[in-house]
Amino acid sequence: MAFKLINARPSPYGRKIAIALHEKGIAYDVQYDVPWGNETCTPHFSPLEQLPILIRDDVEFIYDSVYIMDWLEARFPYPALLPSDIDARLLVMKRRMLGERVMEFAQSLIFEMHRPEPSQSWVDRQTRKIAGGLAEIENLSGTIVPKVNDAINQGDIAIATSLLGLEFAISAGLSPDLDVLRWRGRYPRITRLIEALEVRPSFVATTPATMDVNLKATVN
Ligand SMILES: N[C@@H](CCC(=O)N[C@@H](CS)C(=O)NCC(=O)O)C(=O)O
Repeated sequence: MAFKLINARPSPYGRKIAIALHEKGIAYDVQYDVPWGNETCTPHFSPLEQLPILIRDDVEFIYDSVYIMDWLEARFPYPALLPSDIDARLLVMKRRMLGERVMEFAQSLIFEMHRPEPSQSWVDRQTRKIAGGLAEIENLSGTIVPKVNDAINQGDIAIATSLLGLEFAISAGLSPDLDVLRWRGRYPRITRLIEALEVRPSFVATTPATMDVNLKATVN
């Protein structure tokens, strides 16, 4: 099978898929795209007009990062990114879901902040949900920190790509520097976990970078 990943350089959702492909040793080409731009290719491959999109052999278009992760796990089960033990699996899936939701709420908050007149009640609501999600991830994160060569799972990947994505969004000027988005050092277990994950080859090879994205223009 030959794979092409439609991705955006700053995208935490796309990075999640790139990391899974690396961890599973699957070769792939990348095509970078800005989904909000006039020239975007996403509508050709996904009715949801979002990336990431994984294209198999130029014929199968697999979209939405959660579904792509499940697709990869079903087609390429080894090395496993979900444990086989049911309790362990459900815990990983819960951590995966929390990582994804925090990113989704953060995205909603960042877009709102780019509007000419952000709604304070919407901002407050997303801020509470992000803080609640981060506290829950901290509670569920074990005290044992994985080493560079230890097994990694979909929960680790979703949490790390989301939170590193928030850090990147602030440093790249895509997001205002909001206190609620600053997690490093504030949540000790999360910080230790991500410090261990971000030096893995799959993370180093997929570091986010800027693209010409104008978020103000997309929401105005
Ligand atoms: N739930 C989707 C979210 C993906 C997403 O928000 N992608 C952004 C780029 S980082 C996008 O394509 N946005 C365009 C749009 O929503 O119209 C997933 O997990 O794949």
